[in-house]
Amino acid sequence: MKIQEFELRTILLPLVRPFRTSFGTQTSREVLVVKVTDENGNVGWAEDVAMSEPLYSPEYVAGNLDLIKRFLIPALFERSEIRAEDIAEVLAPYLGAPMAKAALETAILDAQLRGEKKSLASYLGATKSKVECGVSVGIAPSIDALLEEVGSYIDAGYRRIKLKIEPGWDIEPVRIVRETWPTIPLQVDANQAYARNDGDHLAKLDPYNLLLIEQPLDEHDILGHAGLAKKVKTPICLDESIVSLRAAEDALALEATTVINIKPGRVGGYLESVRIHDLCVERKIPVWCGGMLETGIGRAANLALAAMPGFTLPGDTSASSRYFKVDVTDPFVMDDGYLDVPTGYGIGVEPHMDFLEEITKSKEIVTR
Ligand code: OSB
Ligand code: MG
Repeated sequence: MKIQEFELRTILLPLVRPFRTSFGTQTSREVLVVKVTDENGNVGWAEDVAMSEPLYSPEYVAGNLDLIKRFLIPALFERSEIRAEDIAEVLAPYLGAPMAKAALETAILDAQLRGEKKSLASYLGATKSKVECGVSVGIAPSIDALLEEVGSYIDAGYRRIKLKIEPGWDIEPVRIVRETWPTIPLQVDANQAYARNDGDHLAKLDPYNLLLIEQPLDEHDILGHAGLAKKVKTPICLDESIVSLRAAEDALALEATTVINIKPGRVGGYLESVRIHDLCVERKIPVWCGGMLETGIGRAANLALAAMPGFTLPGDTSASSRYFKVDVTDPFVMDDGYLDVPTGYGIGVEPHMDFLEEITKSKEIVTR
C-alpha cells in the first residue's frame, strides 16, 4: 500500500477502579491511538500500549509520540509502497520502542487486511471463535476489599484470577483467596518486585496450587529467574523479560521460564508474537495473552491473537467493563467466561468517533 497519512491522537479514559501494582497506581488510561489512511482510502487503527510513565517498560506516551513523529513515520514515508510484513525491518535501525513500532505495524496491518477483506484472526491463523477470559486483580487496600473484588469477578464468570503481589502483599492474600475458592485457576504477578535471594520466601506460595508466578525479578535478570525456578515449585512465567523471539529463545534455553506471556506491544507487534507462539508450540511451552489495560481497539487485536492454538491458558483478555464505564468501541461483553473473537475485516472493530473526540487530549495529522 501507499501510506497517505497518519493521525496521532492521545486520549484519556478513566478506569472503573484504581489499578495498583508494584510499579504504581493507575486511575486512568492515557493511550496514543494511531490511525493510518492509504491512497485508496483504506483506514487502519491501533493503540500504542505504552503507559503515561515509564514504570512497566521504558516507553511512555509522550516519548513515543515524539519518536513516532521524529523518526518512525519519516522512515515509513521513505518507502513509496509498503506492506505490514516490511515494517519491522524498516524501523529496525531505530533501537528499542517495541510498543511504538507495534502500533504502527498494527495500524498498517489493519488497513491492509481491510483492503484485502480479511480478518486479523484468519490472517494470524486463529483456530478458535471465542477465548477464555482471565482477570488481573490489583493490590487491594485490605483483604476484605480483595475478597470483595475477586468475588465479583468470579460471579461475573472469569475463569482465571491473577493477583498482583509485592513484598508485604503476597503469601497472605494468596492463602485467603485460595481458601475461599479452592478450585479457581489462580496465578500471581510480581512485576519485578523481588530479589534473587527471595527464593525461600516465594517458595511459601508453593502450597497454594498456583498456575504460575509472573516476572518476580528484574526484566534483565534471566539467570536470576533460572535460579529461582530451581528453588520454587510453582512455574515461573516471564512477562517483561520477553521482548522478542530471541529473548524467548534465550529464556527457554536457560530454563528461566516454563510458561510465556505474549504481549504484542512488548515484543514489537503481532507478527513477532506469532513467531514466539510458534516457538512455544514447537517446545510445548504453554502461552497466554497478556494485557496492557487496552481499549477496545487493542483488545480486538489481542483476541485474534489469543485465538491461535498455542494460547492454552486464559489470558488477561477481560471484558471492557472490567476497565472502563464506556469503551471507545462497542464493548466486549463476556458470555460464560468467554469473549468472542471479532470476525470483521482487519481488527474487526471501529472506534465510536463522537466518544473518541470527547476524550481526546491532543490530535495531529502527519502527511507525506
Ligand atoms: O504486568 O501484566 C502486567 C497492566 C499494565 C501493565 C502491566 C501489566 C498489566 C496487567 C493488567 O496485569 C492486564 C490487563 O488486564 O490488561
Ligand atoms: Mg505482568
